[in-house]
Amino acid sequence: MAMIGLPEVFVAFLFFLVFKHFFLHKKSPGQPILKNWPVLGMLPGMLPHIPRIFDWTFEVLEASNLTFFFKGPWLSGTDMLFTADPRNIHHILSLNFGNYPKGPEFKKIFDVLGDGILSVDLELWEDLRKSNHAIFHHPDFLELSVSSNTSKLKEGLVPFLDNAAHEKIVIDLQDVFKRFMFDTSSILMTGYDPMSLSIEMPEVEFGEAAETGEEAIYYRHFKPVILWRLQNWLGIGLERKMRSSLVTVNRMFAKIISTRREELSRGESKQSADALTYYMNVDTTKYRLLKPSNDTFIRDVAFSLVLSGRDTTSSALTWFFWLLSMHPQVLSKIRKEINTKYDPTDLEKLVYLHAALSETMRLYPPLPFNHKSPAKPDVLPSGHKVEANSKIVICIYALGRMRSIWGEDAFDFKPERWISKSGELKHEPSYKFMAFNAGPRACLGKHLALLQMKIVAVEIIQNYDFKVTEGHKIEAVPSIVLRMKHGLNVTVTKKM
Ligand code: HEM
Ligand SMILES: *[C@@H]1O[C@H](CO)[C@@H](O)[C@H](O)[C@H]1NC(C)=O
Ligand SMILES: *[C@@H]1O[C@H](CO)[C@@H](O)[C@H](O)[C@H]1NC(C)=O
Ligand SMILES: *[C@@H]1O[C@H](CO)[C@@H](O)[C@H](O)[C@H]1NC(C)=O
Ligand SMILES: CC(=O)N[C@H]1CO[C@H](CO)[C@@H](O)[C@@H]1O
Repeated sequence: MAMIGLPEVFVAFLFFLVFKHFFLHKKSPGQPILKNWPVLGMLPGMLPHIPRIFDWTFEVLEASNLTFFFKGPWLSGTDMLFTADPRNIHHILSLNFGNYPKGPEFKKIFDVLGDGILSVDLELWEDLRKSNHAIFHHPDFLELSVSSNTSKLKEGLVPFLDNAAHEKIVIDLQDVFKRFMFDTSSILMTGYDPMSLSIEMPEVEFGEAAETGEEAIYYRHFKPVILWRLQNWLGIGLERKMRSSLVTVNRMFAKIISTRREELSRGESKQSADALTYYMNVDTTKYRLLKPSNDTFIRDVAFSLVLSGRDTTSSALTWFFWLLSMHPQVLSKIRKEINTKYDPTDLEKLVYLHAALSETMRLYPPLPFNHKSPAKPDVLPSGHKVEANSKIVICIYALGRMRSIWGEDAFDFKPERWISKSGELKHEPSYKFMAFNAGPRACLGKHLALLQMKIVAVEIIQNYDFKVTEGHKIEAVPSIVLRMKHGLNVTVTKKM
C-alpha cells in the first residue's frame, strides 16, 4: 500500500518546499533562471511550465545563451542538458556523430518502439538505415507512394471535403490530415489500408493509442525511471492509458503481420513493394542483424515506419493551414503561384509554396526535440562538459525562434526569408533549420514528405476556401510531437 502513495508523497514534499520558498525567503534580484533546490533540483521551478514546455524552453534558452543544464531531483536520473546552439548541434549530430547515440537511458523512455529505426543505435541502426535507404530508393516503392497518394487524395480527401462543404459541417483539419497520413503511410509501410479517412469518420484506435503514447513518453522525461515503471505496473494515470495503447498497437500489427505471412506462404504478395514485405524477405547475408522471421522484430520495424510518416507530416500540414488562415496575403501568393506555375509532374516549380512549408516547420517543427547521449565524456563547443550516458535534448522548437540565429523578425511567419533575390530557394544548413534532423541520422522521408504536403496543399488551396471557426483556441499539447490540443476546426466552401 505504501508504494501506491509514492507519487503523492513526492508531490506533497514538493509543495512543502515551494511553500518554504515563498514564506521563508525573499527573492533576490539576479537569481538564476531556475532555482536549484536541495533534493528536488530545478523541478519545482519547471513544473508550472510543463503545459507550455515549448515556449518555456525557448525563454530559458534565450536567457542562457542557447544552452542550459537542467538539474532534476537528486538520484532521479532526470538531469538534462538542453541546447539550441547551432555549434553544439553541428558537433553532436554531424562532426562527432559516433560519440552521440540516443543511448540506453532514452531507449528505456522510448521502450514501446522496441528495435525500430527511431530508437536503436550502432550496428542495428546501420543495418536498418541502409535497408531503409534501399527501400526508399526502389522504383516500385516510389511507384506505390504515387499510386497511394493519388488514390487517397481522389477517393478519400476530396469526397470528404466536398461533403463537408456541401453539408456545411465543421471539420477538424488536424484529424483529417492524421487520417490521410495514417492511410497513406500504412499502405506504404505495411501494404494494409486502414481506410480511416472516409465520410463516416470511423474511430481510429491506432491514432489515439499513438497520441497517448507520445504524451506519456513526454512526461517520462521528468520522472525517475522507477516511478513511471511503477505507475505503469500499477496502472496509474497516463501510464495506465499507455499500457492499453500498447495492447491496441500490438493487436493491429499482429494481425497485419500474420495476414501477410499467410499470403506469402501461399505465394501471394511476393511482388508487393511495401516495407513490411521487404523486411519479411530481407537478405540477411547483407543485413546480418535483421530478423525477418521474428514477429516482434518485424512489428518494431513497421511500427516506427508507420509513425514516422503519419505524425510528422500531418502535424506540419495542420500548422501550415492554420498559419495560412492568419496570413491571407501568403495564401493569395501561393494561389497565384499555383495558377501560373503549377505542373503536376514537377512540383519543384512551386518555390513559394516550398518556402511557406519550410517557414511553417521552422516555427512549428513536427518533432520539437531530439535526444542524444554521449558514449564518452566530451566538451561541447559552447564549453559545456557532458558526461558519458548523460542526457542531451536538442530543442528544435526553440532553435527556430532564436533572434540571435534568425534575426529580429524570428517570430514572424515570412516565407520570403527562404527566397533569394534571384527568386530561388535559399538553403539553410540543417543545424540551423533542423525540422528534418541533421547528419547521418537525418530524416529518410524528407523528399517524400515535402511532395505529399505539396500535393495536399495544392489540392485544397486550388479548390476550397476554408475558415477557422470563430474563437477556436490554438495551443500545443505537451508531447514529443507538436500537435494542436483542440485540433484545427474549420468550415470549407468549394471555390467556384
Ligand atoms: C514533415 C514531415 C517529416 C518531418 C518533419 C520529419 C522529421 C524527422 C526527424 C526530426 C527525424 C529524426 C528523428 C530522431 O532521430 O529522433 C526523422 C527521422 C526519420 N524519418 Fe522523418 N520526418 C517527416 C516525414 C517522414 C516521412 C513521410 C517518412 C517516411 C515515409 C519519414 C521517415 C523517417 C525515418 C525512417 C527516420 C529515421 C532515420 C534514422 O533514424 O536514421 N519521415 N524524421
Ligand atoms: C554566449 O556565447 C557566445 C559564444 O560562445 C560567447 O561569445 C558569448 O560571450 C556568450 N555570451 C554570454 C552573455 O555569456
Ligand atoms: C471540432 O470539430 C469536431 C468535429 O466536428 C468536433 O467533434 C469538436 O468538438 C470540435 N472541437 C471544438 C473545440 O470545437
Ligand atoms: C525477436 O526480436 C525482438 C526485438 O528485436 C528481440 O527482443 C527478441 O529477442 C527476438 N527473439 C528471438 C527469438 O530472436
Ligand atoms: C510522393 C509522390 O509520389 N507523389 C505523387 C502523388 O501524386 C501526384 C499526382 O497527383 C504525383 O505528381 C506525385 O509525384
